[in-house]
This record gives sequence, structure tokens and C-alpha cells, in this order.
Amino acid sequence: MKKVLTLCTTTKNNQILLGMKKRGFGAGRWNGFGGKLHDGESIEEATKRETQEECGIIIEKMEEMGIVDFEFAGNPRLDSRKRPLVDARRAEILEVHIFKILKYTSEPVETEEMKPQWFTFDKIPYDSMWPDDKFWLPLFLENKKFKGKFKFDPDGNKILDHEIDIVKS
Ligand code: 6OG
Repeated sequence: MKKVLTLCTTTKNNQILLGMKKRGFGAGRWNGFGGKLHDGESIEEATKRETQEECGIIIEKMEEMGIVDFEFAGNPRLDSRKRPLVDARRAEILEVHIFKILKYTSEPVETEEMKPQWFTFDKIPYDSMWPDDKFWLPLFLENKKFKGKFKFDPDGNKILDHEIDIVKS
């Protein structure tokens, strides 16, 4: 089964806005802002809601840059009572829609979920980000649109397989 998620960020003066995820899936990694769709919500609505919840900015204009599918290999590891150690989404494909924020109001603020920070393009903290980011973020920064697929090991630390293509729209 596919689960749709959103991810977005913005740039200004050769800087990109990232957030340190403080809790939940991907905690301890710098990433863009986003999450799962609520019932009845469109992808754009979820992108705006999640971004405002996570860093306080209000999106006025944005553009979809890419769609990336993530899969995690293997069965979820089980604890001593044979319950999955990680959440069930690891058995699914995550379809992440990636947007560039072109216009927003309010300034980024720290929330319970994310600590936002600007990074210059030559100091992007790839070693503390999801390992797929180094493959698609340079395209995002060059305003190229892309489509891709990544297969991770069960812990999400290593890419086993990947494809990334530039697309027209
Ligand atoms: P919540 O659990 O906060 O949504 N996300 C990923 N981002 C990157 N760069 N790489 C991945 O590789 C990702 N998997 C998920 C989508 C999770 C947020 O994390 C993103 C969402 O913005 C596996 O609701």
C-alpha cells in the first residue's frame, strides 16, 4: 500500500531553510517540513498545514518539484513479544511530494516538532539528513523537476537501490 506524504522548504540568498526534527519519524535529522495527509485533505492543503504547524510560516505560493517513493527492505524487526519495533509504515511505500515554497508570510519559529535554521548551499548538513537528500536536493536547488525511487535497509540508514530522473513537469 502507498502512503502519501508531503515535504517542502524554501530558499533565499543562497540559503535553504531546514528543520531539525525533534520527535517522531526521522527525529535527529535535518529535513524540510511536511507529513501525512489528514482525511479529506489535498496534498497542497496538507503541505500548508504541516508547514505552519512545524515552523510557523504561512505558504502563499508553492511549486511541486518532485515525487519520490521510499521503500524499506525486509520485514519489520520484532521485539521479544513479537511486536514490530518500528511503525507499520515501514511495510509500505511512502510517496513523498516535494514542494518549493515561493512566497510565504511570518518568520520561521521553533515548535515542539522542529527547530528551523537557514544553511548556505555550500554548508548543507547532508551527513545529518536522510541519505536520499544528497541525490535530489541539488536538483531541487537548481529548479529541476524530478521523479525517483529509493529502497532503504530496514533501519533507514543505507540506500540499497535508487533511481532518480529529471522530468519536464
Ligand atoms: P511525519 O512523520 O512528521 O512525516 N520523509 C522523508 N524525507 C526524506 N528527505 N527522506 C525520507 O526517506 C523520508 N521519509 C519521510 C516526509 C515525516 C516527514 O518526513 C518526510 C514528511 O515530511 C525515507 O508526519
